[in-house]
This record gives sequence, structure tokens and C-alpha cells, in this order.
Amino acid sequence: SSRGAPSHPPSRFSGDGVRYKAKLIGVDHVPDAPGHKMCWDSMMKLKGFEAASRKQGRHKQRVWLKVSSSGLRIVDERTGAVLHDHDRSGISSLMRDESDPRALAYVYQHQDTYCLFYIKTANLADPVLVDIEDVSKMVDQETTEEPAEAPT
Ligand code: I3P
Repeated sequence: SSRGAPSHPPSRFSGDGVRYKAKLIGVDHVPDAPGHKMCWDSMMKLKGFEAASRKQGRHKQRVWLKVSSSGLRIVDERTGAVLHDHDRSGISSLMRDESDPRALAYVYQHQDTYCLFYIKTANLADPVLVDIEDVSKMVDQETTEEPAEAPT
């Protein structure tokens, strides 16, 4: 459209954002500000549960991982139900999985609870990690560019 130039360039993360086909490996409670080692231990624990579950004939839940400027959404592929809605400000400890190029993990803080989300991507995890990082950077830019309004 040639109508009025937007003040910000259109972003692929606008609105619903970008969606990636994925599966949910598992979710685990972790302590406040978990270090790399703690995240890794949590991931390997979840991977163990997944393997045990697979042996019993169960499959990982198929989801869409939606990355937008508001954060991440994990949506059930079959029903479209939003399983998890993660505001970008609560996302930390984004990790690639050194044992699997198709997996990633991050920690989401909700109030004083921290949960690690371990996700298997249908394709390589790297582009998804880059997108999540980009969205996280948008937080910093907007925080520094838009000064907080004085309380009234
Ligand atoms: C499947 C195979 C797939 C895996 C799938 C397994 O086992 O390991 O790679 O999908 O997991 O069932 P099989 O070869 O015995 O059919 P991912 O690579 O996405 O993990 P799933 O059943 O949890 O979907």
C-alpha cells in the first residue's frame, strides 16, 4: 500500500508473528535464575521422561511455536488452543540443545515461579533461536527508546 508511511518499519513479528511447527518435549520447574548447568540438567531429565513415554507408545504433543513482538505462544496444533502465553519480558535463559540441533529451551518467569520449556522444532532450531533473541532485543530497544511516563 502507498498510504501513509508507518512510523516503524513493518516487522515480521507484528500481530501473530512467525509460527514454527514444533513438539513440546516437556516443562519443568526450575529455581530462580537457573544457571546453564541447572537448565541442562532439567532438559536431560525431560528428555529421559520423553524417552520413557515414547517406549510406552506415547507421542510428544504437536504444537505451533508462535514468535511475535509480544512474546511466545505455544498453540496446540490439533485444537488451536493456546497452551502457554509467554510475555517477552518473562523469557530468559534461552538455550540451544548441544545434543540436538532441532531442540531449544528457555525459562519463563510467572510471578515468582520459573519454568523451563523444552521444545523440539520440526526443522533446525537455530532460526527459531535467532527470532526469539530478536524479540528479546526489541524489549531492550523499546525500554530505552520510550521513557516511562511520570506517575500522576
Ligand atoms: C519417531 C521418531 C521421530 C520422532 C517421533 C518418534 O519414532 O523418533 O523422529 O519425532 O517422536 O515417534 P519412530 O522412528 O520409532 O517412529 P521428533 O524427531 O519430532 O522427535 P513423537 O512420537 O514424540 O512425535
